[in-house]
This record gives sequence, C-alpha cells and structure tokens, in this order.
Amino acid sequence: MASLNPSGLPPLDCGGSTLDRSRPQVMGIINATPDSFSDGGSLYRGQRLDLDAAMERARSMCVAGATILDVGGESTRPGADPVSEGEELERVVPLVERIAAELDVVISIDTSSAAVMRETAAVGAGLINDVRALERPGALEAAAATGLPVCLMHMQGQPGTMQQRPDYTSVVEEVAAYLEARMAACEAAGIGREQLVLDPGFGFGKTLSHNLQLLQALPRIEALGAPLLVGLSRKSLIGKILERDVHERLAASLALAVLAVERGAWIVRTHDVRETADAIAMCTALAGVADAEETT
Ligand code: 7PJ
Repeated sequence: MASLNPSGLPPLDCGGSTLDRSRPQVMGIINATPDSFSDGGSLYRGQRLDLDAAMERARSMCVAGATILDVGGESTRPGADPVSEGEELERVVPLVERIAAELDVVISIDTSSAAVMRETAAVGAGLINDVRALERPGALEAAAATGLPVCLMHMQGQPGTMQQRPDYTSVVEEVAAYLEARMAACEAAGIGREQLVLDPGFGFGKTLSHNLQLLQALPRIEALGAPLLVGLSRKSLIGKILERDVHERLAASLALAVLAVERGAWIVRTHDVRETADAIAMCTALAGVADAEETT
C-alpha cells in the first residue's frame, strides 16, 4: 500500500520517483523550441537545441526548487506553427534522456503526440502533460501503455486560432464538464483516476474574464477529484490587466501563483522557479500554522 503523508493523500507515482501531495510543487518550464512565446529560442544555437545550455537551465531549476521539469518540443502559444512529430522527437528525446541520467527530478513531457509519449517514457519521462487532454489519435492508448500519470488540460479550439473568439455560456461549468469527460475516457482506457492531474488551461481559448473566472473557481475543478496544475506564468492575462511586456510580468505571475495555491492548486508551472518556490513557501508556512492549530 502506498504510504500516506500528513495530508492523508498518497504520493503521485511518476514512474519510479514520487511527488508529495501534502505540499505544492514547482514545475520549471524547459522549452526545447525555437519559438515559444516568452523564452523561445533561448536554448538554441542556430537551428539546433543547445543540449548543454538546456542541461544548465535544468540543473539550475532543480537547485532553485523545481521538483518537476516540463520539457516541451511544440510551441502552443497563440498563432504558433505546428511541428512535425519527427522534429518534436528530435528536440525532446535526447534532452529527456540526459536529464534522467543526470538529475533527480520528475520529467514531465509537454506533448500531444503518441510517439513522443512512448519514446520519452522509454528514456525516463515520469509525467505526461497534454494540452489536448489525450484527444489526438493514439494518445490515450500510448499514455495508458506508459503507465505514467497524465495532466489533462482544457483548451477551446486549436493553438493557431484559439484566441480569435473564445466563447462559453459558463466557462467554469464547461471546463469542468470537459475535464470530467476526459477523466472518464482515461479510466476507460486503463488510466486510473489516481493517475490524473487536471488543468483548466489558462490562456488556451479564453478571454481575460474567462481566465479570471476559472482562477476564482479552482475549487470547483478540484472537486472533480484530482489534483490541479496551473500555468499562469507570464501569460497574456497579466499583460491585459497591467499592459506589461512578457519580461515584466514576474511580480504578477507570483501573485497569481499564490492565489492559485490558496485555491487548491498543487503544481505550479513556471518560467521563474526560484521566485515561485519562495512565494509558494509562504503559502506552505501559513498552511502549516493552520494545521498545527487545528490539532492542538
Ligand atoms: C500550459 C502548458 C499550461 C499545462 C503551456 C505557456 C504556453 N501545460 N503548456 N498548462 N501552457 N498543463 O507556457 O504560456 O497552462 S505552453
């Protein structure tokens, strides 16, 4: 039987390593892409990913407090060009392999491709993070075959056009219903509920108002029965509120991370690991006081 921590929740098994459910976890973003929206190309030398630079970034994120690194080879920013499966594999497989060999961290693979799921799982990935919630042909079966946990994210539309006209009657209820349906599809494919993480998909086919409603209603999504991941780091909702460029969104990103953790988020996906880990440590410290008072 899985051992329980003080929260009463079993750790999440990520193919050998585990993640503690009793405290929030920081997921550092490693973009193995030439074109991601805030740091695209920063790990590139000419046309190729610089593996040493990527390892340096990975190592420093671990030192800074990341327990998960999210490696992605497809940019899903609004308007991004699609990438071929072959190119995505070339971008991510060697990097996942090296991180697995050199660092003690859970490697999350940010992909919708069945082949990328299979091949990165074979070289050490521990978590599948799919912004298309395993909807691509073969993805459900491939993810189930790896035995790894999966983060299911909600997106309305496709990256190329999703921000043109987001439309919902009730964004919170529609996102919840979608995630519930994908959880059922996963269960039918042999991926148990205890292996799932849910994400409302901030910025993926959502207006500013939709994003804020979802953040406020995170407990409604958590009530679906799986832990939550949030990706708010440097996102355009901040730009819309503050009119700040992507490199001037750190303070607001930290505020959103804290607000999300306060509303139940477990994993916080971020470009800025050290600052996010510090901010979230304040939530954890405060939660510790509340727990101590309840038990004395
Ligand atoms: C997210 C993601 C997110 C999950 C990206 C960006 C765009 N995966 N991949 N959640 N965002 N699960 O970093 O702004 O919000 S790529």
